[in-house]
This record gives sequence, C-alpha cells and structure tokens, in this order.
Amino acid sequence: MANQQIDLTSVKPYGDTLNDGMMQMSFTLPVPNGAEAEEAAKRLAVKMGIEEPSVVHAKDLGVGYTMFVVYGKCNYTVDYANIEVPKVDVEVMDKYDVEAFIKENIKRDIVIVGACTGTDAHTVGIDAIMNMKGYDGHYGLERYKGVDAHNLGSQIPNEDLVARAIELNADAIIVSQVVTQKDVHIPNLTQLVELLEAEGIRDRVLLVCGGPRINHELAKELGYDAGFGRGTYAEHVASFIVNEMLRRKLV
Ligand code: B12
Repeated sequence: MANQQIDLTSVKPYGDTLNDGMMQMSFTLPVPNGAEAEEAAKRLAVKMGIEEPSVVHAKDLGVGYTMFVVYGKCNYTVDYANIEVPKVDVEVMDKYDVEAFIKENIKRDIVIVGACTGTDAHTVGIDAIMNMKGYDGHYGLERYKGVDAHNLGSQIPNEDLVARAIELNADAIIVSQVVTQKDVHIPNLTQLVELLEAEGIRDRVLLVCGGPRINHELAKELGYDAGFGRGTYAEHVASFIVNEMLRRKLV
C-alpha cells in the first residue's frame, strides 16, 4: 500500500485495499432490536450513500432503542490537498522550555486564571490543563515555574471569573466549555468578552477558550485570542500565552 500513489485531491475511506471506500459508522434508532431494526439501519445507510451496507453489531439498549455498527462502501471522495484549517500558529515548547522562556523574556511570574464557566459542570478538561498532576503524562500549569495558575473550578459565572482576574491582575484567562448542546456555549463565551470589554481590560489580558468541540476558528470569531480542542496539553496553551505576551509587549 505504501508504494501506491495517493491522489490527495480525491481521497476516500480505506478498509482492505486502497480506495475500496470501506467505512464503519455507528448510530442509534428508536426501534426495538430485531430483523426489522437491522433492515431499517441498512436502508438508512443506503440513503446516506453507503453501498452494500452490513450490520456488524446491533445492541438492544433496553428501552425500545437499538445501537448499530454498520460497515459499507462509500464512493464519495474529498479534496484533502486544498483544505486549510485555521490553527493556533505557535511552535509548541515543552514545560522546561516554557519555563526558560518566561525567565529569559518575561522576567516575572505570569498569572493565569482558568475556569469552566456558565452552567457547565465538566471539570476534567480545565483540570487536565491546569492541575499540578496534569493529564496523559503532561504536567499542568500549576506545576510550571514562573506560572501563577488559579483554577476556579466549574460552573463559574462569567462575572466571578472577571472579578477574580481583575483581583489577581491576570495576564491570561482560560475558559473551558464542554457542553455545546443547543449551542449553549456561544452566548456564554460571548458574554465573557462583553464583560471584559465593559471593564476596559480586554486589551490587557489574553483570552483563550478550549473544549472538545472548540476550535481556533470559532474562538477567533467569538473574539478570543485562541481556541484549543481535543488532545490539548498544558504546553500548547502555555506556549501560546508566553509567545503572545511577548509579541504584544504585555510583559
Ligand atoms: C465525565 C462526564 C460528565 C461528568 C463530569 C464530571 C466532572 N467533574 O467533570 C458528569 C456526570 C457530571 C457529566 C454531566 C453532564 N454531561 Co457529561 N460527560 C462526561 C464525559 C463522559 C467525559 C468528559 C471528560 O471528562 N473528558 C476528558 C477530558 C480530559 O477531555 P475534554 O473535556 O475534552 O478536555 C480536553 C480538551 O477538550 C481540552 N480542553 C478542555 N477544556 C479546555 C480549556 C482550555 C483553556 C484549553 C486550552 C483546553 C481545554 O483539553 C483537555 C485535555 O486534552 C463526556 C463524554 C466523553 N467521552 O467525552 C460527557 C459529555 C461531555 N457530557 C454530556 C452531557 C450532555 C452532560 C449532561 C448535560 C448530561 C445530563 N443530561 O445531565 C450533564 C451536564 C451537567 C452540566 N451542568 O454541565 C455530553 C455533551 C454533549 C454536548 N455536545 O454538549 C457528552 C459529550 C456525553 C455525550 N456524548 O452526550 N458529564
């Protein structure tokens, strides 16, 4: 397979052999498990452009619902070569390089205040970035020398976050949003920007958001300086903050 020429303007899923289009997907239908349910799943897959679908797994969810895994052939292609995705443009340093960067270029401790805001109760994401023990083998900001990190926790009203940032004279505010159902994160993230503007401190503080369904493009649209999604570690956001502080002469 490695020797075969891949046309990046027209890629399609791969199963057994290059370009065979084979793909697997899962979904749930509100029908009881059985032969009719499997047929319904296959017909739905055909409507979605999947040829020769087969149900490889069906699980009764116990209340008249069934979860399916369907395998089949997709004949659509996508132009990978011409995709451009806005990303945070920074060279990621490890913890020790970030610490050295702060010592050398900023010459004082930087203050970062973080929270999961609004009604959102998911603490794990902001903890992964901030807590001393870190996440997935990557230490959190609390462990960084030269970083004074304050994790306010979850369900923090924007007003409280802003008040704390002012009190601590924060250099950066970092916000986690995990629940995005009915776009609940949009007005909440927007309100934070408005509050910072009303307090007259938006230009003095770096504003970063993150979460599994957040990306840099959305963050910029909402008036944030950067946005981070799945798979982020403390060093990603730390590298951005210290570089940006220097670039904007916020040191
Ligand atoms: C654990 C969990 C809970 C726990 C939370 C406990 C806690 N103390 O956090 C409990 C049980 C309380 C819970 C409740 C609910 N949950 Co919940 N929960 C989850 C679950 C299973 C895991 C989330 C998690 O911890 N991920 C691990 C962390 C490390 O990943 P992460 O958050 O993505 O963070 C990483 C990045 O996104 C990024 N990041 C995150 N934040 C930030 C911030 C910054 C600044 C940066 C730079 C990066 C960054 O870095 C992190 C590390 O890489 C997910 C499903 C899933 N598998 O993801 C559902 C999920 C998030 N929950 C969901 C829902 C719907 C709910 C409830 C509404 C359910 C209900 N009907 O009551 C409630 C909401 C309560 C509320 N008011 O918020 C949905 C959200 C759907 C959506 N699109 O909005 C999910 C996706 C489940 C699902 N498939 O439906 N939940």
